[in-house]
Amino acid sequence: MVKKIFSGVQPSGNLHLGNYLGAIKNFVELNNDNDNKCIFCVVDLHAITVKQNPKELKDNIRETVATFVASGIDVKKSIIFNQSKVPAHSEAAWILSCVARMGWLNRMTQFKEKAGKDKEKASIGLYSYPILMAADILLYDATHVPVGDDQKQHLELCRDIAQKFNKDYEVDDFFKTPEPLIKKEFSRIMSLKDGLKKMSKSELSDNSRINLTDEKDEIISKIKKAKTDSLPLPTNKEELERRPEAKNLIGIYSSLTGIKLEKSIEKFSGKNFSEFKDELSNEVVEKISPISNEIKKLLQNKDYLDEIVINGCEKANEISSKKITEIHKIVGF
Ligand code: AQP
Repeated sequence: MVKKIFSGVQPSGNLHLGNYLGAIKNFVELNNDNDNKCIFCVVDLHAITVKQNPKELKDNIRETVATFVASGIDVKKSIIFNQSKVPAHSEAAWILSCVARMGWLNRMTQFKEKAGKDKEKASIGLYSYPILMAADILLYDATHVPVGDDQKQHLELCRDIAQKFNKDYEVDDFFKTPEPLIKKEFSRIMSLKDGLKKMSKSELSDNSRINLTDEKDEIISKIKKAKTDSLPLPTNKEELERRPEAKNLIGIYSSLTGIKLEKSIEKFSGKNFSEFKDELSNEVVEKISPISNEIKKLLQNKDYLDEIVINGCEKANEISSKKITEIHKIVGF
């Protein structure tokens, strides 16, 4: 069966190691499989759910495209485009927002986390964000959606919305219910400053994350400063589970090297953090520096990046405008 892959990344700046290990690395692997049809979207409509500087947003859209390409996504084998240039996304989001239930959205933990204590001041877009995400996916009949662990709940909501639309309008199987593709391990990379908080673009401290554009010296310095506890490295998985910072750093090491978690624990068992951090730095530099250099090179060629997006938008518009026409008929417009 041909897998139709769809996923998106927000151009909200500071793409980091978490975005890479949780999502983009997976995009590349799926894209390398010729049996898959892949669509990767720069979700700029999602980005403005929190305030963005327009000039920076424009640059970040290009930088996200450059990151896709620099990470190894083959532009000839995939569709890369930005959401705002494909009007069906906003339109489908409105129609689906009339299908989704308030109670469903009220359960979304990401909104609660991002809105914080002052929910009244959060944008409506931030609240209804998962409906737009459902529209993104359902317009392309995506069968599989590679995402980090933090998006699992939104994917479940997308499936609920698809099923309710099909049931309400008596159109069996019109919207396909997509499967999440979430790596079993290392699908949530944590902050370098707090092993219980997700590594995030918007975290104020730059030392909390490895940006995909960081220079070698910055990577080494950030890993050196990464929070740890005072004990030597854990000797077994149970101990690792109880020590969030050690768990995160060993997880990053395993994910980058492809070495099984148990083997990584064994390798560094009882050693001190400084020795482990040297090895971890080498790995991060080896894997991330080529991507970082390529991003910088690609950003010199804005015309090339813009051409990728223009071509992608044309293809995305072709597919999604057909689907939205069908939706109109079903709804009775
Ligand atoms: N820390 C993470 N570990 C693993 N995967 C992650 N992803 C994000 N952070 C981690 C995955 O990356 C993809 C793109 O994410 P996004 O750009 O849509 O937005 P996000 O999840 O809101 O990313 P951030 O970095 O956390 O941004 P802010 O700071 O704005 O909240 C998704 O597949 C996501 O799961």
